[in-house]
Amino acid sequence: MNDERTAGRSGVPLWTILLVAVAALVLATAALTAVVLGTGYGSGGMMGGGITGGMMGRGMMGGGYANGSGPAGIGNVPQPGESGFVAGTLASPRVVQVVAGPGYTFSPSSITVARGETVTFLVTSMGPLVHEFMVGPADAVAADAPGTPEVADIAMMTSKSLTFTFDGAGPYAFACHVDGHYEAGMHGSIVLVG
Ligand SMILES: [Cu+2]
Repeated sequence: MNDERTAGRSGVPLWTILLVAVAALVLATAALTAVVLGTGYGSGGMMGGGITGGMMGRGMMGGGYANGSGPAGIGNVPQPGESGFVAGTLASPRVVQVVAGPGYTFSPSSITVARGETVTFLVTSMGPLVHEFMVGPADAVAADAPGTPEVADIAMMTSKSLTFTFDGAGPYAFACHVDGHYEAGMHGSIVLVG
């Protein structure tokens, strides 16, 4: 009687327990995968904040400064004059993206920089026109003066960068001096703060 009961008990329950154990393992693995792929990768990819999001934002901006916590998308980085702003330095310039075109336009057409900071302008040409980007003292930029910092031949959908330190009194400006472009309005202003 004893043997029969034992056999009966360990017969059916044993593989039931095994089945439950395997099912639990599968569920646990799935849950872990969801955590690793879903939450971890997802928040980084979507720029949802946290460390991964912050690194992502920094990488896209290319600035090399700390964004702090929270959503770290473009536009959430403190700008000059705002609290938490980190000025660019020679060792770690602040990257400002500028779109040249379509047409004879720069976007943005007004760029705010902190007095003394070093900025790397990453200029991307949109549309079929080839553009230039010059930055420096406003009078030199307006006159297309030789020696004024400039990158030329920025072809459609390509980018070139130019690093400049705003350590003078100003005023500063930027422009495109491909024939006819400046006259058509392709220039912008630098607003110095601090
Ligand atoms: Cu141009």
